[in-house]
Amino acid sequence: MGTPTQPDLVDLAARVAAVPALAERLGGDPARWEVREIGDGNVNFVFSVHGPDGAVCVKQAPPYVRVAGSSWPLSPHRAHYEHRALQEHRRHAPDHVPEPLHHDPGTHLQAIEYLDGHVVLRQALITGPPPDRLGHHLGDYLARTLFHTSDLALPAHRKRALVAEFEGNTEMCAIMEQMVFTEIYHPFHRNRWTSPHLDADVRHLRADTAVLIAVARLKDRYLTSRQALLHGDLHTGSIMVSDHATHVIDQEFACFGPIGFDIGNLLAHLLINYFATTPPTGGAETPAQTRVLETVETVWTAFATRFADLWRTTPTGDSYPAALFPAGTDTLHAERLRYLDEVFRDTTGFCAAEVVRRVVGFARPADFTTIEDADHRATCERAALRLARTLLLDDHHDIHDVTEAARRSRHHAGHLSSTPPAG
Ligand code: SR1
Ligand code: MG
Repeated sequence: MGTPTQPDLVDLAARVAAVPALAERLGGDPARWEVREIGDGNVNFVFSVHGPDGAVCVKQAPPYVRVAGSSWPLSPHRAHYEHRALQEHRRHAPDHVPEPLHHDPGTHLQAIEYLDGHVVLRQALITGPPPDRLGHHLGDYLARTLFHTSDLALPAHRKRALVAEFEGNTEMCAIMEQMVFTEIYHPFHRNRWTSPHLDADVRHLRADTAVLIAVARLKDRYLTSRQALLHGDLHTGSIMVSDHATHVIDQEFACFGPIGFDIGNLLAHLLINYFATTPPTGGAETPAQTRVLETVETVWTAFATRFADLWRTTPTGDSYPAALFPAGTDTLHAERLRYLDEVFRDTTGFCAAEVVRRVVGFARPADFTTIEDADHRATCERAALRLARTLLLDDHHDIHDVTEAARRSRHHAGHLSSTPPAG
């Protein structure tokens, strides 16, 4: 793969200085601003710029995938879609989406509020338990951004216009279509896994027709549904946390799609962390792992409660017309439960698909890759694959079923428990 070329830092400061609102926010002499590269994502370059009066976060989308360099070209117009998704989502969830400050469509440079005192959630979870309010914050974020961009909240003419606008983010969606639902299920040059430990697991996975059909159904849903404006890549590296706050970043994969895609992605990465933080000595679940599973449950219950509340109190969209279902009556109570049930089924499916591609594919998460002992890593990853298979093929009635299935998968996978596996 080609070598990534980092933008020149002096040039970057000059481009920021040319935007009066940013120069004013930073203050002082641009020649003395401190510019540092802070990004560790796969796709873009990310910098902090500090001046005497403040700081901003600056993102540069090169015309290629950052970790691959020029051998993997990618449209830099992704910066436009990220900026637009930030604007739309920020409007609905201002406590959990940073403020977009500037976007230059010519240079594909964006400036975003600098999140002082925040760290990347993935790193926080590798070394410690989830922050206390994380599940509530993320459930609230999901409910607000997804409800308010769905047909339950938007009039049809506005929704269609937004859908049409985000249809242009085709190249980023194509990455997901390939990486999540296709390329890992057959030999492909970018696939990687813990080998030879998981070779047989990967062979079985690819020969499992029931799994292949379940994943193809999910791909069809991702391709055809336009339910709400998704973040599109909601893993724990796309979330910044401080002791009291939670902010969602990196919206470059934004598109309209099934609500369960965002929720399932998030739960997948929490569950990956659950498996990956098993100590090499195995044994009982650690307190931090228990907190991660509690967070999984809270994300779903907070999302479902808030989403139903928003639907009850602000049914401003066209899909369930107020002329037929007047606000203030409760004729839609059972229908709301059915709708959320369908979202839950999508959520568990997309969660499973994301878990599999993070064990077998190109973009393996640091939760797993930082486990140095390959035997132990493979055992943790096998447990994750086991959960994914049951989520793809078996019915799970509620979120507690999912966390219990995660516990059973951890027990079954090998040397992880001092107690016999249940069930
Ligand atoms: C080329 S992009 C690889 C992966 O990184 C991003 O975070 C997305 O998840 C994508 O699948
Ligand atoms: Mg990203």
